[in-house]
Amino acid sequence: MATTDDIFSLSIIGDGSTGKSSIINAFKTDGFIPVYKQTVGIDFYEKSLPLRGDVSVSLRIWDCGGQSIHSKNLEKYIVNSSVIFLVYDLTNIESFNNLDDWLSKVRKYSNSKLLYLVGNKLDLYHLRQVTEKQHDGFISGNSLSGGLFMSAKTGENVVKTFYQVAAELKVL
Ligand code: G3D
Ligand code: MG
Repeated sequence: MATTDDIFSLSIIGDGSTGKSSIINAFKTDGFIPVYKQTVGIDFYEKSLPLRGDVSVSLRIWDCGGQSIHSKNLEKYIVNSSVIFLVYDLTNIESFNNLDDWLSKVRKYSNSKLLYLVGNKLDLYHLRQVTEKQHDGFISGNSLSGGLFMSAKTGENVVKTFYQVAAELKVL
C-alpha cells in the first residue's frame, strides 16, 4: 500500500548573497550551480528523503530574496515553517550582524521548534570574518536548536544537514 510522507516546511532566510539559493541548488542537484540568479518572489522545492526502512519525510524548502525582510510574504511562510535556517556568509560580518533582525522576525511570526544557524561559504576559509566563537555565541545567546557550517560550493555538509533535519522532524 502506498504511504504518504509527512510534509514539513523549511525556510531559508538571511541577507542577500549569503548563498540561500545555492544551498537549495546544492541539495537539489548534489552539485553547485555557479550562476547567480536573484530570487524573484518566493519559490519552493520539495523532495522526499528516505530515512530508515520505509520511513521517509518530505521537505518543502522555501527560498526568498534577501530584501524580503520587510515583505508580508516573508511572514506568511515563516509562520508555517517547522524548520528555519538563518543563513549568513562567513566572509561577510555584516550578514552575521544582521541576523538579529532576521531572528526578531522569526520570533514574531513563528513558533518553529527547529531553528538553526548556518554559516555558509566555508570553502573561503582565508576570507573568513566570523569566528567559531561568535557563531557559537549566537546559538547559545539566542537558544537556537543548533548550528553548523557548510559550503554550497563544495557541497560540504549540505545534504547531510537536510537529512539530519528530516530525521529530527520525524521524532518530534
Ligand atoms: P542568495 O540566494 O542568498 O542571495 P546565492 O545567494 O545563492 O545567489 O549566492 C550568492 C553568491 O555567493 C553567488 O556568487 C554564489 O555563487 C556564491 N556562493 C554561494 N554559496 C557559496 C559557497 O558556499 N562558497 C562560495 N565560494 N561561494 C558561494 P556570485 O559571484 O555569482 O554572485
Ligand atoms: Mg537567492
